[in-house]
Amino acid sequence: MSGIEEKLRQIEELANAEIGRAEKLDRLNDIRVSFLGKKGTLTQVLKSMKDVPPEERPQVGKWVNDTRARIEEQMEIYRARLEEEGLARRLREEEIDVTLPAKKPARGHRHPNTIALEEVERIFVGMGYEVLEGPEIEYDEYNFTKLNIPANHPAKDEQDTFYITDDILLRTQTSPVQARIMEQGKLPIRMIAPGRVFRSDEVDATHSPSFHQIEGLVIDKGITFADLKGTLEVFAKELFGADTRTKFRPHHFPFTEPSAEMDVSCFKCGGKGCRFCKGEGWIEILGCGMVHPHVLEMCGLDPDEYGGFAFGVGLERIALLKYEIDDMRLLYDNDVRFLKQF
Ligand code: 2NM
Repeated sequence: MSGIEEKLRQIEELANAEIGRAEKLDRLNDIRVSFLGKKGTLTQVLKSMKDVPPEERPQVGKWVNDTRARIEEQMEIYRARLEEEGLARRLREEEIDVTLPAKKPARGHRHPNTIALEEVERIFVGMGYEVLEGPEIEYDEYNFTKLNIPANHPAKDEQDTFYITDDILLRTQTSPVQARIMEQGKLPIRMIAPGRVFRSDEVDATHSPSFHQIEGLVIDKGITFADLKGTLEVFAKELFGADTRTKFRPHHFPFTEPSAEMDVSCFKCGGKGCRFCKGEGWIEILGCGMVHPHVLEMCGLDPDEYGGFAFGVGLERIALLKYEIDDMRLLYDNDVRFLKQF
């Protein structure tokens, strides 16, 4: 009998030692299994009860139960301590200082093209124009034929144009958007069509195979060249400053008649001539004209009843001029150190 008492004492001592060394709750569980589990050391003692004389069994049973209770109590003390330490450690390690200033969100910057486009849109929307877009992949029909550019016209040359099939291509201008709107027949029309266009050009300081245009169109009864001049003069003054003067030179476009190019007085020297305008005093800015009667007809309008004017400007050209950038390639490199200057 004292043999069993001594054995229980050793088991309790061993259990206490192991509990004291446990550094994790998992480990404590393993100890519980190895001492108190079904095959645990203490349970083993209970199973050996059959060798104990019947009159001594109550006493031995009490010893075993008392030992078990003390081991469980010890475990509970350590479990609580480990949990407390774990919580304290997490609070320490995962502390968030809510009084720290927040990280500033990295703000992007509009591309010079976008700044220039939004400025042009603001000016025309202010004059009651709509901003309308259309497909970049077009039918030859809309890109050329309906705009009075016949089959043998040099502008259609496959040297200059990206063809996808014989009659589908990457648009070379945004005027097909205007052709589509005229065809819808909702009049009057006051619109600009900004967007990407494509021409098979080599890259250099002033050329790129993909660039952007803004074309404008006004169609109504009784529109004259005076409306064109007045509108584009307002545009030039808004864009380059109130002192800007304009000059219209005769030109030729297949889709307009008469046609012209508009120059603006140099906004650097005021027209005296400087390096910026190459001594000219004038800077060429856009093409324009009265919409050709053939174009109106091919787009379903009656040229005897309706007429109007149209114009086209290069977006990159505006951005380069306005921000005094001397190489178009800088607009496409997308070096943020360059872009964030504007
Ligand atoms: C230009 C110059 C002159 C133009 C013509 C049309 C349309 F669709 F009405 F015929 N849209 N844009 C036009 C006229 C474009 O770009 C230099």
